[in-house]
Amino acid sequence: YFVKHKRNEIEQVAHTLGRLWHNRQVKVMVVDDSPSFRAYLQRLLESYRYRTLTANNGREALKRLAEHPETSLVITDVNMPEMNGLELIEAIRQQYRREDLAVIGMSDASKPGLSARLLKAGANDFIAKPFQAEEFFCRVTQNTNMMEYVRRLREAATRDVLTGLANRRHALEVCEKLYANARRGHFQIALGMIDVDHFKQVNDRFGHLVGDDALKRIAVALSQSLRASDLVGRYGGEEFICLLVIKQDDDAELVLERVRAAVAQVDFEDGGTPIPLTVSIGFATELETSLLQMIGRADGAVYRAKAEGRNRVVR
Ligand code: GH3
Ligand code: MG
Ligand code: MG
Ligand code: MG
Repeated sequence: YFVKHKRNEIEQVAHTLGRLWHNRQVKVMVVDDSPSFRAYLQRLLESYRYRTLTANNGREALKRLAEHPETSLVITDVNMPEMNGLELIEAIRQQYRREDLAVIGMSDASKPGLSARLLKAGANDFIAKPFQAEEFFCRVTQNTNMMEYVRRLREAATRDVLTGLANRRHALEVCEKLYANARRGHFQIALGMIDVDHFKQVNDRFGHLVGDDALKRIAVALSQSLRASDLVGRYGGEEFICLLVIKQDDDAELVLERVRAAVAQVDFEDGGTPIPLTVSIGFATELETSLLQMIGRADGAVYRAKAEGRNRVVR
C-alpha cells in the first residue's frame, strides 16, 4: 500500500511539474480596466508559471495581440472604456479561430444572460465574477490543455513521422492552394518529384533502420536547400514532392539542381562504410489541366532521369 501510495504521489508531483513546465511556454493576456484586478490575475497566472501580458481595454488588447501573435489565451473583462469585452471578442473572431486563440470572458454573477452573450460573441468559455482562484485555474488549465491537444492532433495530421516533413495529404493540400493561385496568375510555379536512387540496395545492404536514417538525412538536405516559402513533403516511401514559387521558368532548373547537389553532398555512412545518396528529380512548369496532371508530368520526367543514368534533374 505504501509503495503504491508513494508512487502515486511522485507521479502527481511529476505531472504537476510537467504541467508547470508546459505553462512556461503559454502566453496569457489579461484585459481589464481595473489596474488592481489586472495585477491580481497576473499574479495568479504567474504563480502557475504562465507568461502574461496585459491591456486595459479591447482596443489596446487588439494592438498587443498583433505585437504578440504567440499569445494563446485572452481573459477579458466586459465593461471597459473604448472597446468592451464583447466587442473585443467579436473582433478577435474576425482574425483568430477558437483553436488558435482561446478567449475566456469574465461575466458578472449578478447579470444573468451575460455569459451566454460572451459565448455567442465567440468566447471559448466564461467565468463569473467574483470567483475563487481554484475555479479560475481550472478554467485556464482546461482551455490551454485543449489547445495543446489540438496543436498535437494538427501536427500528427500534417507531418510525416519519420522525416518531419509535410505528409502526403498535407503536401497535396498546400500544393492545391498554390496551384490555384498560379492558375489565377498570381505567380508561376514548378512542381518537382524527387525519387531516391537505388534505395532498395541501401535497405538490402545495411538494413531498414539505416535506410530510415538515410531518408531523414535526405529530408534535411531537401528542406535546407529550399526556401521556407517552397513546399516540400514526403509523397511516398522514398519519394518526395516539392512545389516552388518561381519568378521565371529558368529558375526551376537552377533551384532543383541545387537540391540535387545538396543530397549528393550528404555525408552518410554506416560503421565506417560510406553510403552514397543521390536523387533523380523530374519537374514540370506547365500548369496542365489539374495539379494531378502536373504531378503526372513531373513523374514522367523522373522516369527519364532514371533512364538517363540517375542523379540528375530532368524536365
Ligand atoms: P530507383 O533508383 O529505380 O528508384 O531504385 P529504388 O531501389 O530506389 O526503387 P524501388 O522502388 O525498387 O525501391 C524503393 C525502396 O524504398 C523499396 C522500399 O523498401 C524502400 N522504402 C520505402 N519506404 C521506406 C521507408 O520508410 N524506410 C525504408 N528504410 N525504406 C523504405
Ligand atoms: Mg471593467
Ligand atoms: Mg520510388
Ligand atoms: Mg527510388
